[in-house]
Amino acid sequence: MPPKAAKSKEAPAERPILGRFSSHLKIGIVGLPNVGKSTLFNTLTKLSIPAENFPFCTIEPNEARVNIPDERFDWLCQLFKPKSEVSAFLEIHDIAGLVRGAHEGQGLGNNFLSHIRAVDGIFHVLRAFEDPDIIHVDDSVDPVRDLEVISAELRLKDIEFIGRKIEDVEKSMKRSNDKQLKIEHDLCLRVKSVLEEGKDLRLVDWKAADIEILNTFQLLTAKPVVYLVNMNEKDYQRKKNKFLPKIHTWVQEHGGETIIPFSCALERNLADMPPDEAAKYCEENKVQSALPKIIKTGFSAINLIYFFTAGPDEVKCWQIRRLTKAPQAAGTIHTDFERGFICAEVFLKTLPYKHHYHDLIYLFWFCPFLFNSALVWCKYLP
Ligand SMILES: Nc1nc2c(ncn2[C@@H]2O[C@H](COP(=O)(O)OP(=O)(O)OP(=O)(O)O)[C@@H](O)[C@H]2O)c(=O)[nH]1
Ligand SMILES: [Mg+2]
Repeated sequence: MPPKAAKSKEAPAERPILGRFSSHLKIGIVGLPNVGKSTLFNTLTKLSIPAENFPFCTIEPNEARVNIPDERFDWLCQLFKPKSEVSAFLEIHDIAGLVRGAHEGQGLGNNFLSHIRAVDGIFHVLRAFEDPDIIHVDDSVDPVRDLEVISAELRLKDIEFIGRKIEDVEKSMKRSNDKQLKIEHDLCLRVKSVLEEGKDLRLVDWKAADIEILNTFQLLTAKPVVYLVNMNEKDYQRKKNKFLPKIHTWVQEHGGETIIPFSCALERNLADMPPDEAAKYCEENKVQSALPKIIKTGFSAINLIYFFTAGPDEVKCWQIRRLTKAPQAAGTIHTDFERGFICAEVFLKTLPYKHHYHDLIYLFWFCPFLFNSALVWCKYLP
């Protein structure tokens, strides 16, 4: 029996997510020139050999799909030995470097900014390694200054966009009394003043109705950001870098999003070694690749989650957007599952899957979703 809805308490209204409504979302690697964006992208794509942990599929030279490392998926594959294995993936785009003045077209900036508009989240790569052989566009290594440059460029581009939008809406308002135009105009003015105060749009507590409209604009500063700090191998290994505290302070003052230290130099070396040699190197030097963390954090930053189905034919991760309801999640497998949906029985405890083989198999036998932290057994009418 489906559980009865509680009468007294109404579930709080859910706010839509800021961003594109799709489960095919992408993240872009953004930053100043020469900070290590393509090196990071290449190390991710070098992990493409199927025998290695993270197969990927190149779409174009600067676009790749990187599989999400997940031991639960590996375990299911070992258990079922399926004919087909479909892991979850993150689509990553390598975007060329931005420079100061990009919003006015400096360094082909307008092109690159339009590439950022096409992605759903940003890996903001910062240079925290010093190497006199690698030119810095501003002649010195200063990641906090670089943070200011890039975030200002994105904001300025948004100001330009919203300015044009305001003009368009005002023109339409002269011809029509449509209430919706007034609502949109109002929102655009609020957006403009937030940006002019130097604040990014993703950091504002927008109302649901605002988000519905904002999602039609695809503004750059509304996209989630993960900061990736590229440092030399020694600093990464000892978890210390002279720029890191300042970067941390800046990020805390500007939304407090995730910062992941990594080392392009280390990742490049590891990617060039055979897997067993790389594992030995990591053990001997007490280091770990940051790529799995980068991939998982990027996936979750753009609001994607997935659930599994498993059987002898296929073990598959089904990607859905965070906040997707169980019937729609079921519908991604087959529309019948959504149409005939009766209920989802949720086992709320985080699954220590290694200890519950039998439960798992039983549930999988019937129909079964294994969500990130809960088992969900969906009943539906065939
Ligand atoms: N010493 C050192 N050099 C690095 C590191 N990461 C990247 N480089 C070098 O810096 C140069 C630029 O790296 P890229 O990865 O091409 O930089 P990018 O950010 O993609 O630059 P654009 O595409 O021009 O915006 C290359 O010569 C890299 O080998 C690092 O961690 N340490
Ligand atoms: Mg590059």
